[in-house]
Amino acid sequence: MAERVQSEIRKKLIDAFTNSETEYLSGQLLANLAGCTRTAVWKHIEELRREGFEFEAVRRKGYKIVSIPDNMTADKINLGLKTAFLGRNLHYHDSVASTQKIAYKLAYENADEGTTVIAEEQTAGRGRMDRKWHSPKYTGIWMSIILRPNIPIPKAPQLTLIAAVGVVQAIEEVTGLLPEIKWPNDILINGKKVTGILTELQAEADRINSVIIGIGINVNTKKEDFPEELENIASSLSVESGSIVDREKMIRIILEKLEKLYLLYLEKGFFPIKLMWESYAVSIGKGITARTLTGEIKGKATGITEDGVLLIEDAAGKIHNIYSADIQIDE
Ligand code: BTX
Repeated sequence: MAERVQSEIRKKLIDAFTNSETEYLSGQLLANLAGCTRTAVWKHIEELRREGFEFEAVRRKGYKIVSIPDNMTADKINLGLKTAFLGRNLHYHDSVASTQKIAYKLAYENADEGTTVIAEEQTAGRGRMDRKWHSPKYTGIWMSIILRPNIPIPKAPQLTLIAAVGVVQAIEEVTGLLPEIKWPNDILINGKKVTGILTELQAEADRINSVIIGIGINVNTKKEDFPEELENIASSLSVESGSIVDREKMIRIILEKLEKLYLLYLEKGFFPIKLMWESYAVSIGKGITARTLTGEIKGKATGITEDGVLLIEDAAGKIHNIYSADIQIDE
């Protein structure tokens, strides 16, 4: 209830700015219009700032809105979406712990294939092996897609590679940037991570019930807004392209590319995807170190198998099959 009153007040404040004839609105006027105290106005302005609104405050004049957040709506995303099933059932949220969790629940409740969950912010976004995924409000694409492929369980990791190809193609088309893929799921631009992909499985006995593909893309994140630990390893599409990128368009193009690749995969198998994936892969042909749960393997990455397994040839000429690891490119 209290939460609702608070958001009603913020809505009134936004309406006040929207309908105002003058640029600056005084704290007192805003307090009168929103039915709260001047201190409360100040607190709500701070909250709006955290949500992405930018205000200029001038003594004796009051507040002026300088820019509004680039938030999305399900309708804006759907407008012009040319897919048969991906994203047709769209669940849009302002703030969630993780879109994976919501998609997981929907999948369990028999949601249609292609059902997609999108959030403006994740408070507990996650990567592989329970790592954190930084998902601040209004700046990125945080989405989870439910697929129900009729394939054997060991082939499920191929879907991560399909998603990576789809996202690379979409980034290329929308921004003109040329991303590269670092096995298995990182998308890099100029050596920095702009996208992570997490594939999770719901299976019964030997049958896949659903695969949840989680895609996280730093779209309009400013350089200074990355936390310190990501400063040197992460980047965003707008930092790399020098302009703001339309997130709704990017989502539409990803869904379209991904649907095409997925249908191609179901019809023709992994081979055509493998060729595309290898053409974008930065690690193939290079000296790399693979850190697995059981140790480190150094050697040359020679390619991936039909099942998406990475092949490394060590100094003695022995070929290692890498199923899951973090990769460092050494040369
Ligand atoms: P990953 O395990 O490959 O990457 C996680 C690592 O990446 C972190 O340990 C950190 O070093 C770095 N990192 C964290 N946040 C970011 C970021 N925003 N940009 C660049 N690097 C970062 C990658 O796992 C899989 C990420 C999937 C995220 C999506 S978002 C929608 C869905 N919901 C959810 O909770 N996860 C997925």
